[in-house]
Amino acid sequence: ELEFFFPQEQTFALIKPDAAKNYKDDIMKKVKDAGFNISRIKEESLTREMAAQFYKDHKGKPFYEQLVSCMTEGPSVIMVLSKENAVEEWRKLMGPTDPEEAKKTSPQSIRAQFAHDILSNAVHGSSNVEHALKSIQFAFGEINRD
Ligand code: RTP
Repeated sequence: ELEFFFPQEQTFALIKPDAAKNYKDDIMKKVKDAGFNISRIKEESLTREMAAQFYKDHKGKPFYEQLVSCMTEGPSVIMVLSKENAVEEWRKLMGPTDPEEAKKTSPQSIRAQFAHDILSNAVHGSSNVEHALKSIQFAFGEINRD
């Protein structure tokens, strides 16, 4: 009920396809244990258009095509997470982009524990509140999409 008066920050979070297939329950447990509220959740394969939207800043980089392929190879778990300071807290729980670095610096993070490599690195999360809002609208905003 408190949320009515003090809406919590929201972030956009996604479990990438290879992790969704193998570690969905383990990752969801970490999300809940960290105190996030799961405001929205759906399982859906990203279209190339959606993957391109999430990663438009990386267009032209050498790993871009591989990144889009690994994001569209199967269903992702797509979520809106709420919590105080959700954007930063979710990035912290994800850990560094490269799982090898994550294992050294943040062994409790999702990427340290469940990422396969720097591309298939288990999870995605918005880097700021504005990006979060855009991705949430893109994934959940259109009426009757899911
Ligand atoms: P994300 O956007 O997915 O939440 O992850 P991030 O901020 O930690 O990483 P970012 O630098 O935004 O890169 C986006 C995704 O691109 C892949 N990547 N591959 N091969 C490489 O050197 C490389 N660098 C980045 C990763 O899958 C990363 O999550």
